[in-house]
Amino acid sequence: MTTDAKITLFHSPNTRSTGALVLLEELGAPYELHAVNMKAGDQRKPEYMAINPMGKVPAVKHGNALITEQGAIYIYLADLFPKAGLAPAIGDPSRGPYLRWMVYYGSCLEPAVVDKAMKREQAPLAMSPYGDFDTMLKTLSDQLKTGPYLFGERFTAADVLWGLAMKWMIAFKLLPERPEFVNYMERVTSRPMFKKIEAADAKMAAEHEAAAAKLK
Ligand SMILES: N[C@@H](CCC(=O)N[C@@H](CS)C(=O)NCC(=O)O)C(=O)O
Repeated sequence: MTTDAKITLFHSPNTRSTGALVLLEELGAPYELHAVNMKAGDQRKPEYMAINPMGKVPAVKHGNALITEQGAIYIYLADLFPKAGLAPAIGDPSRGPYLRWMVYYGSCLEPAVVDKAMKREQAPLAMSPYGDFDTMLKTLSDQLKTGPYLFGERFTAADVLWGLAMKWMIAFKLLPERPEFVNYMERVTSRPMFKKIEAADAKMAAEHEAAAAKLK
């Protein structure tokens, strides 16, 4: 598939798809935005379930290919636009760690944070996908201590994923306000593209609220 095929991002404001939108902008990628009004429950309607049977955003269509799951979407898009320099290429020594942290997010951080938020007993160490919460968090702390980004001086697509996710997780008190978390999150999310999408999301969220209110 070439970059000529149309890229569509299915997006709801102030959700996990916000980061995918920031990434498309950071990549300078051409794309079409398809808004999913979650305030009106559009994510569970047949039209959207036909696109993503999980009823979740983000989802990306590139030509006929469907890409879901943040890690896959970020890896895919950043590789598709290599000139933006947001993905270490195959053969680059950072490629392995880059993939590790792209996947760590969805396979370790999110399940750990959700278990904790729900006050669910963690599975036995050997069964738990993230081991235990404190070790999972210390591994992240250690990675961020060198900085300024996940892989030192180089800003990558993984920082878009982690920076924004840490912003909402800290805001919802799902992650502790450790200096290395807060400093990193602020450094990443103060970039102009994040501010631009934050403003666009606020506008879209108000439009979605108004449209949903009319349906009641
Ligand atoms: N595993 C998915 C999770 C996506 C997800 O949970 N998205 C939320 C928005 S933050 C959603 O679409 N929720 C709608 C719903 O379940 O009704 C990913 O990594 O992309």
